[in-house]
Amino acid sequence: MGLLDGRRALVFGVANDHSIAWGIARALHEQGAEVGFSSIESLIEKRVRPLAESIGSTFIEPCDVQSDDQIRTVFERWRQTYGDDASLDILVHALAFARREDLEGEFVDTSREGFALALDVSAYSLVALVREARPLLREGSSVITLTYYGAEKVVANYNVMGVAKAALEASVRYLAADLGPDGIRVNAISAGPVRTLAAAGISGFKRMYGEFADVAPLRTNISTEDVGRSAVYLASDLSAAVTGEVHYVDAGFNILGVPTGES
Ligand code: NAD
Ligand code: 0WE
Repeated sequence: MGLLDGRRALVFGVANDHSIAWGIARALHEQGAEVGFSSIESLIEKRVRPLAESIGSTFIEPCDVQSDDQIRTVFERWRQTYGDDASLDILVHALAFARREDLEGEFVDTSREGFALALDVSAYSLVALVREARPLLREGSSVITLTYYGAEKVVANYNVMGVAKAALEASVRYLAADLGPDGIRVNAISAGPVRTLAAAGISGFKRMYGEFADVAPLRTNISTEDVGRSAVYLASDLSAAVTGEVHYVDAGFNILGVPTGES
């Protein structure tokens, strides 16, 4: 008996087995959900299909979230696969992108193009996915996105991604207000630093990751399994009265006023 028996999930953002999206997909599957996947085309055959098939998934579709056409096609394929009255019970948005040059140096140097790109991929994409998914969403459906503390407070080098995550978190609240009357919930998980592809090669990430475990109240880094278990809560009826929230999976880091290892 799983918490998500009979539910269907669609997960955007698996790049490899370190991806937060993959930790969430596994956790949803463990609780009985049937999980479909969408990632950018170049990742599908080599990376996504083997992972998806390892948990019995057959719905695996490409989508670059910068393309309205590709977004529309994914949900059309969902309808073709599961039928016109097909429900989508869980939608997971776990993707972000900014130019590497905008994740170093000073935020003030962000170009118009770099700003627009980061906000398009990392924030607007949630709005676009939810709009296209809306006919498939039902009373009890749950939308989950991934955010980071850099939305709220300045984190060195996070720069334009912090602004994009602030827009994403505000979008969660407005989407929750729009979809709430239909019984559809929208929430964000604010995860502590995880060593994924998106963190690889970020200047200063390694040091920040190490120091995080020295200062976070629980004195540990967080894992994609930790995020997965919280996603199960947000996807299931356990959180039936929770919407528009940012839920921290960060070993308590965000509660600290002055993060030092002394407390
Ligand atoms: P990841 O590299 O495994 O996943 C990022 C995904 O974004 C990749 O699958 C990539 O293909 C996808 N993506 C980028 N541009 C895209 C586009 N145009 N269309 C479709 N997909 C696109 O890294 P991750 O750390 O698992 O990131 C997942 C989410 O978690 C992101 O929103 C990230 O901001 C967030 N997050 C990460 C951390 C961390 O420390 N790793 C912490 C908090 C939040
Ligand atoms: O959201 C993120 C990272 C998102 C991300 C990562 C990359 C790296 C490769 C977006 N775009 C790109 N573009 C690339 O070319 N995180 C929460 C992880 C992260 O990134 C940081 C962090 C943390 C934590 C960047 C600077 C400082 C801290």
